[in-house]
Amino acid sequence: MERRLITAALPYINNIPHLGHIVGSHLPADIFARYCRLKGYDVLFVGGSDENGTPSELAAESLGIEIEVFLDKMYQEHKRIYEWFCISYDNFSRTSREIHHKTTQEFFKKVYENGFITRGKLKTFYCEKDKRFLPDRYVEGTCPKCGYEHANADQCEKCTALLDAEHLLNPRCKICGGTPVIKESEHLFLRLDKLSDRLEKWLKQNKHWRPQVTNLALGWIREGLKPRCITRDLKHGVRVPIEGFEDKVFYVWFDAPIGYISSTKEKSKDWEKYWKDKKTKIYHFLGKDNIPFHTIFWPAMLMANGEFNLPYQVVGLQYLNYEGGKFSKSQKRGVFCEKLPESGIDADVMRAYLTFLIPEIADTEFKWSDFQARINSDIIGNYGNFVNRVLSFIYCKLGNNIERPKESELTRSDKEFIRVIKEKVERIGDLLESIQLRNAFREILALATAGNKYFNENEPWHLIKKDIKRANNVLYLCANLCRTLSIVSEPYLPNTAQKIWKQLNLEGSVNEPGIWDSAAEIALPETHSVNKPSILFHKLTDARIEELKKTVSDAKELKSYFE
Ligand code: B3M
Ligand code: ZN
Repeated sequence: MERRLITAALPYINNIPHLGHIVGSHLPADIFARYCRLKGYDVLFVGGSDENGTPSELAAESLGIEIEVFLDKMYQEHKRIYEWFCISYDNFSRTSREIHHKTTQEFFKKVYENGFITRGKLKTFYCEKDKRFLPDRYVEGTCPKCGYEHANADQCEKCTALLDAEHLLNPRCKICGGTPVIKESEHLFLRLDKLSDRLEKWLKQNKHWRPQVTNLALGWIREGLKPRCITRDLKHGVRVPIEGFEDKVFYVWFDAPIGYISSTKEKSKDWEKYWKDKKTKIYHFLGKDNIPFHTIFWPAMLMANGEFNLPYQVVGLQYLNYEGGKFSKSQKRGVFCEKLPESGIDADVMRAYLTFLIPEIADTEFKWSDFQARINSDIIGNYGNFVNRVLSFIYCKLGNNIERPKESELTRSDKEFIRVIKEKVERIGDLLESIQLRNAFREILALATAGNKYFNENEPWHLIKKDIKRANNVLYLCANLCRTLSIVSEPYLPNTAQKIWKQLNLEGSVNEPGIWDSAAEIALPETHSVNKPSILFHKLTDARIEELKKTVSDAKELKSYFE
């Protein structure tokens, strides 16, 4: 049986996630995981919060609270938000947990024994005013590669280049604004240089990757890989289990991806099959700034360790913008996730619009007018309306009874309709297999369009007056398409899919593992009646949009979580 381990990047929990995080990893990973479960594959979808390193230290410090208190609260809040979005994690762990610390240390020991670790001097920033070593994110400066003025000491967010502190131009301490100095101290380095050839060969073998992702990775290899420092002078993090390094912790990007392993371990006794059985495929979903870590650094760690599978697919997503600019909490520009639960918006409606915006190829943009238009026309007017009119017709006009037409009764147009459904479902499956999530969703909506067209052309409102048998046949096939739609849309609209399933009065649930393969079949019982249909969505009026906008753009102050 096909086995797949699916991961979404572990979010830093120094802040509350915004829509960009949802659409850039959790949602696409969830859609794919749900699809894989419907296919009946052995699936595990894991994630967790990235709690080590500087981002959380910084945030807790600025609020003046104990880091543990801060982390517990943020973890709960993250979890609540992903649950609201129906992100179907099998496990959402924490990198502060003991299992993760142990797993990281064991992982490291193996890498060390295998000869891929070397000692060396690292130049890091030290602030003489604040009397401390400055973590990468406490320093801001100009990127030597692209000139972006707000690059961190270890990475430029703009061009995604990985940086060394000493090359950052015009550095500034984020705590006091002063100019930090460079100091040297002894650290451990991962020998990326020794793995360069193997990485290159492996990257070139991965023909099923998106060329953008492969090309970025090959570009870094061409620039030349140097040993990369994996320790830091911080208080908070995973301790380095080596003499002489007792007061250092691992660089957060060393321990974070190992979080995928510890989350799997925490969930399943059988965890090794997901990581060591060569037949398992590992899929990582992440934002574009995380691409170098997942295509070079993490695979190099795995190669150096030698015990685990390499990623099968790295899905790197671009960024989401907001109304012609960036999300900004202070300017109240954006959709802030902590406000969604209380806004009363339907999670599936948000998921649907976000699906249109998954930045698979280029950056995309959240626009309220577009949100309103697409939900009202594509989701409500097309998809929702098809299901509702079919079920209402059966319930009200056909005495709530439909019977399967005999093969001989099928007209040319019926046969064509059945054929189109088969063809589209196959296409949707192919697109999902190759993780073209937006295109697959487009095809699902096209299926609803085909349903509406068939319904309109057959004019069942006339048929009931002159040919009731024919009306039955048309509605039976339409109801059957509702079943198809319920299944194929489950990965995207899980609550709605389940509602349709219930309204259709079908047994069990739409989440049955393996159900996908019957999606295109004529599978309603020979004679069937439905449950009382009810509306699936409420239209988004201008007033409703205004109200939503007001609620969700007003982000909560981090401070207020601790009052
Ligand atoms: N925490 C960066 C981020 O939240 C980082 C990802 C880790 S994935 C192993 O975007
Ligand atoms: Zn740059």
